[in-house]
Amino acid sequence: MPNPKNKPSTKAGNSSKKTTAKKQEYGAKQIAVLEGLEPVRKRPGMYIGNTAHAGLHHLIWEVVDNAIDEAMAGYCDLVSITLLPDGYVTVEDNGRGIPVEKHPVTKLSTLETVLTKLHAGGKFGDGGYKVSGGLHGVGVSVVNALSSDLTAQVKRDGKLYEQKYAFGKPKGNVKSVGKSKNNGTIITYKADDGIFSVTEYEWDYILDHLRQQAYLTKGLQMVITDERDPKKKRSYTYYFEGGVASYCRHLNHHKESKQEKVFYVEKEIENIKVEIAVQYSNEYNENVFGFANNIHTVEGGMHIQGFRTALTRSINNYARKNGFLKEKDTNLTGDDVREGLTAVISVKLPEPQFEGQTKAKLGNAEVRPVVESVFGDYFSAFLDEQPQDARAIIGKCMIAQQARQAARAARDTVLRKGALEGITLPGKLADCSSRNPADSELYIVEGDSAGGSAKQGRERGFQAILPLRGKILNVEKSRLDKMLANNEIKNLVVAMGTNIGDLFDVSKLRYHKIIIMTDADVDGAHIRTLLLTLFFRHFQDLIKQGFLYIAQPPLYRISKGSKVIYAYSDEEKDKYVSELSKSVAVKDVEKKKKKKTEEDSDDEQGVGEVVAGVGIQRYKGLGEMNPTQLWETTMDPEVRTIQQVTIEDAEKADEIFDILMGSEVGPRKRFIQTRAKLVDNLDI
Ligand code: 0RA
Repeated sequence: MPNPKNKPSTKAGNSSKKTTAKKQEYGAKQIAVLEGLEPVRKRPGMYIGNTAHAGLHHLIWEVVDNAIDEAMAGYCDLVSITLLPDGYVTVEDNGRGIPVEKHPVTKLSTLETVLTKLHAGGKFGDGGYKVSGGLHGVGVSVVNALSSDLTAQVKRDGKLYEQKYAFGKPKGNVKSVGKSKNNGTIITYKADDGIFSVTEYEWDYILDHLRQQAYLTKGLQMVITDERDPKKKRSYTYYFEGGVASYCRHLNHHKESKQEKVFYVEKEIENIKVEIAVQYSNEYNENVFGFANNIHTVEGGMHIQGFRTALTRSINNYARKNGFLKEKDTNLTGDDVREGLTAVISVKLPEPQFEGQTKAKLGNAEVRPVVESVFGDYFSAFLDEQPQDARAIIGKCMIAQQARQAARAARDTVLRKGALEGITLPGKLADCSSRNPADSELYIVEGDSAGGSAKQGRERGFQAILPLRGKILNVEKSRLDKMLANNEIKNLVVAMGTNIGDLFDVSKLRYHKIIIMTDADVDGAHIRTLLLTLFFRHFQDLIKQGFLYIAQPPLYRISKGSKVIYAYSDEEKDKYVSELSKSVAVKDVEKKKKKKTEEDSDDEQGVGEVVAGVGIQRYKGLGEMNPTQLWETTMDPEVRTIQQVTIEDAEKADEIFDILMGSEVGPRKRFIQTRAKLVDNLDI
């Protein structure tokens, strides 16, 4: 058990007055905000986002967040999360344990109050930080409200207490059921399957999230165990002594580092805790991950702004002071100093404000100068103390500057500023007639033959087709100047209308749906990855605003007589085949009703395999579908499914891009070798 005296000095110095004031204010607020759990059961989405996969897992995060709060306050260093049979989950921590004595406002035990009352404010009587805000931080009572069965156990004052609930309602009072030498809380629950549409937990998703939380909570040990199937028990333990420095190292583990030592600082100023790690690699892209109270701030915010300003300033100062930049040289720009940068910036503050479209942007203005001064001071000192690392970093930034200047010159000749408006659209583009981006779609299609089918099958009013030939450039390694010499990429940039690089402007986008349509084979997957890399590196805002999609062409065409069904997965195929093989043979009369086009296509294509009178054709390429089929299965907005591309997990995307396309061959080989067996129907 950690010593409570080791508690970080969150209430030290001039801040103590503030805390007292807050406490008084809190007393009043507490009464106002305490209410029962009916609203949670009525509108669960308001509290946990949704009642599907994300919401189900959110319940786990909610309980774990409380343990992390205890860890941050210095009272907890171990939390175990166990998935049990029948949909039960147990979260056990060695924090203080939820108090059991009578609560002054509710007159119930504090335990029952914490589990049955909604409270918007901070923890009862505790002025500490909460790890979360926004969607998180709704409290364990929400978990209780949405569980059909829950047991809370508390180890405190040498005793073990217990209380059971069903659907958020206590089944009895808190009872002392035994003795205990230490402190802690154990919450065991089963999510209510009357509320959740998904009740199956996803192991990898849980590991990913909790690993990230472990990086962000230095010194906390997390044990995650899967006991759902007693024969397949598995367990992971995460513990990162280095905090975000470990995280930064992990993010770069496939890359070659420019530094001998990872830069790291941890400091608290005016109640704001700042923890930052920086490591440059020899790649070109920027990987800056921001967190506020352990929430990934995908949209950035004040902490990121403060960091960026200080980074550019410290590097320029150092470069001038040590003669890397001469008097006549221009300063390094923000882009120059962020090439190949991997950084994790984690801040913790008492009342985070989250703004932006997805509430993932930190709005607290007071955070900016704090991060700027902490990082500026410590990073400048780091450069002074590590001259070798400093030289490598400055050298890399200066190469970036030269390359950027060269690229700018090259780009100016290719796509001159303002010249795009007048430029003719590429000849290969079959544009749509609509000029309203909100209604317009651009299909990026692999190969000329599929492009031909798509052009014939489309609804030309709002659907445009751009066929791409061959493999587009491997963008990971290419610089802007080289990319713009590539015709396929130039065509795409001109067709989209957004321009690229410094001139990229997502508001100029001519289509609000950009749909990548590639074959359902290995080559198709490769081209899709290349395109995703291109968008990820150069048109990120377009993904963030939800404009990028992936078409979902069917994998199989299953037919019996005149009846045709398309299957989009192997499971669907098996289901339809078994259904159709049971059904009675279709009569001739019905056959005659067939549309002409379909008849044509049947003649052309035949059927691949016949099981009990059911024809199964596996589509290898989009080119195998005739225009009508392509429209009906993949392009008709009434029936198609298209998958929206998100940057939800930029880390993961980046890792895969790096492995598949980065400069190191080893990891790529391993990735392909370990996954090769997962690829069915490898057609080489
Ligand atoms: C209310 C007050 C205190 C701690 C907690 C709740 C608490 C809740 C959970 C939920 C899971 N684990 C938890 N650990 C603690 C403060 C206790 C004190 O002041 O002693």
